[in-house]
Amino acid sequence: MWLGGPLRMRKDKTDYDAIIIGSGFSGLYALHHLRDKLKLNVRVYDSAGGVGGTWWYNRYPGARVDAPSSPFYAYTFSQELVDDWTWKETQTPQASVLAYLEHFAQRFDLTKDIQFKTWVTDARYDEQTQSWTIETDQGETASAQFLICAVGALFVANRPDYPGIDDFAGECYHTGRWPHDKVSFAGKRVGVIGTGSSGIQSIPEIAKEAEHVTVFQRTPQYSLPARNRALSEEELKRSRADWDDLRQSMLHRGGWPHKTIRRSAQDYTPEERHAIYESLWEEGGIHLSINSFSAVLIDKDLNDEVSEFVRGKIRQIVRDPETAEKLLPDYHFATKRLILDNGYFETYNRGNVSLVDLRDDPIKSFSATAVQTQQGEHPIDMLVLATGFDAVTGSMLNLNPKGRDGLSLQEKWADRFENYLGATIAGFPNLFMIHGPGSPGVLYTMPLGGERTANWIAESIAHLRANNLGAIEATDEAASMWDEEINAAAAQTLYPLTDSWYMGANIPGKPRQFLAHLRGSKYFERLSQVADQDYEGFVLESAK
Ligand code: N01
Repeated sequence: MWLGGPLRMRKDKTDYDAIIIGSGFSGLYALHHLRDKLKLNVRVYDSAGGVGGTWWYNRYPGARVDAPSSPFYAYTFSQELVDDWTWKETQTPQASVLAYLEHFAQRFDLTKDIQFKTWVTDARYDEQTQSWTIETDQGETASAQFLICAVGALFVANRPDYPGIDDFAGECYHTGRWPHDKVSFAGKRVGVIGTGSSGIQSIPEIAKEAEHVTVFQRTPQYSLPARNRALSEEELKRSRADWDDLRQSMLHRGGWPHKTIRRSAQDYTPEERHAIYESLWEEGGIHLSINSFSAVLIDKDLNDEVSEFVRGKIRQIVRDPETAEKLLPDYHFATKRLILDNGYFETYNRGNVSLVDLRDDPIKSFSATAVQTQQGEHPIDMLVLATGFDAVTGSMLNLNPKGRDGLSLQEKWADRFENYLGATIAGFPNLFMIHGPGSPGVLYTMPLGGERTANWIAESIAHLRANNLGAIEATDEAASMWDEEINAAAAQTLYPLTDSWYMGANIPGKPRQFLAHLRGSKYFERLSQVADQDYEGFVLESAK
């Protein structure tokens, strides 16, 4: 393994050593690490007008981190950065995450190497030069030995194609492409389609201002109270003082410093279990899922019990029994991305919010002024599409790189999203993904996951450079083995039984396969092992 020292540059052969696509959490960190630690010549391209990725685009009202949050939803590698940033709330709002990323970019002088408002329209591998050439919508061409795709797991907006939707004449916004200017809901009848994280975060905020909100719900959701609160100065001071230890805990647990309670449901009476659910509900956040009982995502009966507990809470919160009934989820608890809300179910107690259950009353069409469902017409002035993303694979397929022999990724992934380690693809040498399919991605703390993956990519690049190697490429055998491993792990759980974007089931026609590695810490151990075992599963080619 490479142990430091100057790396041989390849300016003779390529414009850059590495091209990174995307300047969200992962792309920014990869730029900093490759440029400032490895001393590589790096260029970043991003279609957005500034840094931030997801946090640049998703500006809808109520957008917040929906995982255990501050101060841990952040970069972990720099004590100075930890010391000079003050997080204010436990569930950080979008504007604060974006401000943090802008601060990071400025502090490490990153923006000078990022080209914004630039869409990469093509990326091709050349076997002779062992490098990638990209083209952009600005008419430029650039080459680099390594192509690092930090293109975002939740980027390609999913837009429903209901008949007549384009005829709707009012304002129409997708939560994942929210305008930068303030959107006013005052005096408007707003229709919201979608009740995932984005819908559930935005609906309470929209309802505070709008004349009326009609929610069009296809699948009722389990949503847990976020219990957002201010972070005290004392908490921040302690986390800064203990950062090294906290970071070690994050690295060895599921990306969070908190201990996950491991206990067996059989050791408790139903009454004791219920008391545990109550206290975890009160605690808020994802504790009901991670700290109730170890087998909650494996054991159907146990999962049913927790599901019923949450349904009971919804019945208690929502005053109108008919509306409450429509809001009761019936899939296995936590097998879709868990949602943390700030008063979502309570919003249905307002006089200006109504719910249409699309399972009973599906949308037929749109007109210039209304949504027509089977049972009636819903006049609206504004349409909010909280309909999610072609998750995990969509942005790679959009980029559609062409690998060895000109094979495109769209061809390669026509039936299955084959990859090795969630970071590489056979037939696409020197291409790395961050948060690709088969990586822990959204099931891990994403900033930390991005950091760790970028570190591994950097080590791999350093290994190639130090050993006069020109290319690294996963083998088909390694990719098949990885595919089996990911799916075997998922098959032991209840995840595959639910139609979710983890399974690719939210996009019509998308191959159905579990898209995430379930055990983040083990995954990163595995990356290190692969490197230590001379890049097992890869072919390393001499430099030409
Ligand atoms: O998208 P989703 P999201 N007709 O796919 C419905 C992350 N995130 O943007 O469940 C009618 O979860 C769809 O219905 P169904 C987070 O990881 C992070 O809300 O497929 N409805 C569902 O209700 C999250 O999981 C933050 O039946 C249609 C909704 O639209 C991920 O992003 C904040 C439809 C889509 O829910 C995606 O969340 C927000 C149709 N044709 C989100 N098509 C952070 O804080 C879809 N739906 C970091």
